[in-house]
Amino acid sequence: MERTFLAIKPDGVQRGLVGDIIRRFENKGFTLVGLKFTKVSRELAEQHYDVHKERPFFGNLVGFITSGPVVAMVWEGDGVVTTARKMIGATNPLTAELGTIRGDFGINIGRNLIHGSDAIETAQREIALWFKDEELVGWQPHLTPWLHE
Ligand code: IDP
Ligand code: MG
Repeated sequence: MERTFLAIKPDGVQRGLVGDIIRRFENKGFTLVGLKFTKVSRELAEQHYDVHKERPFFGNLVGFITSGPVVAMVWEGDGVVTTARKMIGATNPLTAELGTIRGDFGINIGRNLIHGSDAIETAQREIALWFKDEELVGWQPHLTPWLHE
């Protein structure tokens, strides 16, 4: 079953949006299989954003993601990688569509509330980086027959 990695960034936590954001993925029908409230180490932040290490905003990005607690999550479901990205919206909240998390709650690219893996391979890498195997719980929600034909 397909899985993705999502992290509510320190701005989402500070603004009290954790419940609203999680509710969107629950309501959509995806299944939560991992959840961690954690303060990110510099080492983990740098590994997580390794692809951006040459970008001018890298220092600020690492500084921000390590500045306060984040909610790290793994969600499961058919097509969850692509659909979660759609639900998150464009990187810049000002241009993100209304109805997306960033479009509804943000106004600044450096405060865009949530991270989501951009591809299946990225998701696998990020899940392994943030979670141990035993921290992930595969389970069968009772709702399954009402979500799948
Ligand atoms: P994504 O989060 O939509 O996948 P990426 O391009 O992977 O966007 O960038 C990672 C994160 O880096 C963004 O979510 C945002 O927080 C930050 N970022 C990206 N581009 C800029 C920028 O031009 N200025 C400041 N921060 C940026
Ligand atoms: Mg990205």
